[in-house]
Amino acid sequence: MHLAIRQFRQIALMLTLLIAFASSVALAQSGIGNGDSNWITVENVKKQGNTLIFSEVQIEGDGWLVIHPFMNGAPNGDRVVGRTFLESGTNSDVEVEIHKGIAAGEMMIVMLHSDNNKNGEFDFIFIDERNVMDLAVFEGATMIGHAIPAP
Ligand SMILES: [Cu+2]
Repeated sequence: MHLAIRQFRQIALMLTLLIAFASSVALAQSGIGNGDSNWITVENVKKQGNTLIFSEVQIEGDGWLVIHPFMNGAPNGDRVVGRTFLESGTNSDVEVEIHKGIAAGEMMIVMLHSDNNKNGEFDFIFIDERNVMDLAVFEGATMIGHAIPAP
């Protein structure tokens, strides 16, 4: 499991508790989002069959747009339900097929992974208890990703 997703899950839990006391807790504190050089546009995501289409994805260095599912209400970074190769730079109308299908409103994590070893293969192989070989993309403490509902 990615450290960041584990933290996100813990923070999500804490947020749930906090929301009981204050209704306006900033989700920006969750540690995931867009950066200055890496981002995923998550407005107006489109769906055609089992394929999601993101209007713009920017990544520094080749990598992957990856979809992780939510299971039992929490993000599960150990599972991958969709991925698409990205070339370094700006990628437009990026299509990701979700083989299992995805229902409207179903929550997911969409995030970036780097093709560190530049082999063009998606190396989702754990190298320790937190990280996979094709590391999650970070800018500072922000993991480039979003928790969003499927359109
Ligand atoms: Cu990931």
